[in-house]
Amino acid sequence: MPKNKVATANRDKIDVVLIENTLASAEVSLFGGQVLSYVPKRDNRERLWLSKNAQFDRAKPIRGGIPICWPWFANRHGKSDQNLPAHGYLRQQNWQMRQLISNDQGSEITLVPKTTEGFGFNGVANVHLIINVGEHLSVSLRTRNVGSEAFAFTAALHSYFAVEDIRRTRLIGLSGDYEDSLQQGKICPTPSPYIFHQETDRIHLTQTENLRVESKQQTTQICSFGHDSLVVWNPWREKSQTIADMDDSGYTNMLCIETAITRGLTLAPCEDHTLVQRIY
Ligand code: TA6
Repeated sequence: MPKNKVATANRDKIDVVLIENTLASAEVSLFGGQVLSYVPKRDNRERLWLSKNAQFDRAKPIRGGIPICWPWFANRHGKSDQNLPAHGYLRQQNWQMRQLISNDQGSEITLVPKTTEGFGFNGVANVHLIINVGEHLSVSLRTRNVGSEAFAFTAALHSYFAVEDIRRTRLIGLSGDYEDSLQQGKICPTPSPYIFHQETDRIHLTQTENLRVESKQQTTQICSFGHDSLVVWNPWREKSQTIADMDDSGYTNMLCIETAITRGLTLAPCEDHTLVQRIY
């Protein structure tokens, strides 16, 4: 491909945007507004994990890459309706490309969901996803209140990182306590060293910005902004056997590090907020 090439293609029933420039390549699904791949040219190493069994038939969210959780994280919608989709509804929405900017720094695309209304969310919001593909990948989720009433929301950039071997992976940068989602939110001390040998589903209430994932010889740096939490998830063997779109050994090569708002953020009319994750 020539410099700064942006093309569209299909994966089964899903439209994707292929981005290639002198610094990196990336693939973004317009179903869910989901980055599926990011490979910087300096080392040609894929940073994101995409399940071998991921489905591209629009029937469910795509397992891997960077799913967008909005306007609620997990089941934090505050409603009694148990049928509301986990992690909100934008990860199953169609998104459209609004803007494309290419320059020496790389390529920037802006995506907007077809609609932000649905499933009982009472706010009136504009959501923009700005994706920069260059020396690093930057994903910015901007929420703006364009209604006349305040609304509250939670959200996450639910990134699945590729790791060489989860059993030989260390997460660096977290300390203090976390809420263990596997023990009804029990408060536990962050392990040191932070290594993985079992199912892990943790909410670290922190505004820490810089994390590092080291897996054997590979290091991935993750910077977060605009968050109140960092979520760490690996389903391990038994749980992943219950997840239809994950193969049985998929958990050995992934680790979710999610830049999240889990406590809820209220936006007054005309206010906006941006949640950012950068991946090096
Ligand atoms: O963010 C962690 C988490 O909420 C886990 O509890 C786990 O269920 C995961 O996300 C994946 O959720 P999903 O709905 O994509 O299967």
